[in-house]
Amino acid sequence: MNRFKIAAIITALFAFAVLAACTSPEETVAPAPAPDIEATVEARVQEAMADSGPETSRLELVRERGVLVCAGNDTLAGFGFLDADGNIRGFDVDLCRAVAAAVLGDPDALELRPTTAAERGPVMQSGEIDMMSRNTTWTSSRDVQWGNFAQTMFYDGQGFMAPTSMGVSTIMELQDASICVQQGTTTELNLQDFSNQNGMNFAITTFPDNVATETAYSGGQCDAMTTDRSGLVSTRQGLASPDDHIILPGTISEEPLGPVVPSGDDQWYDIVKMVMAILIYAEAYGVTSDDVPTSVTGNTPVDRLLGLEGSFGQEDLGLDVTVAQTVIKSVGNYGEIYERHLAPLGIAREGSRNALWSAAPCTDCPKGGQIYAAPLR
Ligand SMILES: N[C@@H](CCC(=O)N[C@@H](CS)C(=O)NCC(=O)O)C(=O)O
Repeated sequence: MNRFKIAAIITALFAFAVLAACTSPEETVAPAPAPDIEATVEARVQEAMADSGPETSRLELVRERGVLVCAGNDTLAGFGFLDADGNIRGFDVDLCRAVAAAVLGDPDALELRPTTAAERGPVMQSGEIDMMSRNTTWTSSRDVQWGNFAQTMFYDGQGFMAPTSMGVSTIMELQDASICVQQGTTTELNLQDFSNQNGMNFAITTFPDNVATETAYSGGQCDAMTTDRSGLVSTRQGLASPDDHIILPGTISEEPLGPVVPSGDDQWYDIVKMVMAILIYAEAYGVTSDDVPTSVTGNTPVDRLLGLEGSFGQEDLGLDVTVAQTVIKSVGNYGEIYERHLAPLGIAREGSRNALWSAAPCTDCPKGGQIYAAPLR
């Protein structure tokens, strides 16, 4: 690309020089001072090179920096929240930690940037962060405008929560209700669509972040609140009396939540997808953080995963052959991450879309879930 740009500039300037040299004095209407062509060419070439700069890959950038910058959430229990020691922890955060382990050998070589819903597009587009892992729905326009969505880490859908005292048991009973919702979310857009399509006549009030939405709802400013069902579970458990609130059955949208990387770096995009595949296949093969074999087991898929036999493309991406060992020791497999952060909230996995699709070869498969990744081979 740089070479083409520089060649084009040189060609244009050379043509200009030839033209200037071939023009007779008689043809010149108003003689201009002769340009120093050589100096101009040199200056333009320098400018073109400085413009595009040496192309540093995201992997090189992260390794030079020594830290992975990951946009996340710090207000959503289970997914990304501040623990008692002031650290941001959660299901989404563990994916950032897994990528830090894969590329830097250390899950803690991580800078987490708490980001509100509305800030997500701008931070992704600026290129200032390496990845975002934050209860974020993969949509077609975000895929075009924000960056590349790797794949789905958690399948969700939008739901509603209302005080039990309201006496409603279905979403359709919320007709004419006032609803609190967060700005800059798919939630806000889906809510309006649903209201229009079903004549719900919702009175919608929007808030800039989750805390403000939750405070307004619990303070009685709205009849109900809406967000991803997982977000409702998380929010409900933080309310003064969770039992006084009901999450209504049903969903009004598809919310596939997953990580995003900046556009334009295939290697980096593939690395994040590969790390997710490592987490998923480690669970499928029964490899857990407390028992990561470091010598050949005789089970070919396990040995390949752990870099003990053959390859699944990890070195081609600039990763260590034993990258999966580091990742699994650091954060565990997908199932361990789920158990650590989402099971305590009561977000059941068994029989849900967030179960594994299969652990082939198997006799009891497919297991019915949708958690799946490109086979590691
Ligand atoms: N998945 C939806 C909603 C994501 C979202 O931001 N949800 C809210 C409510 S659960 C949230 O996490 N807010 C946290 C905050 O902004 O502090 C999306 O991607 O737009």
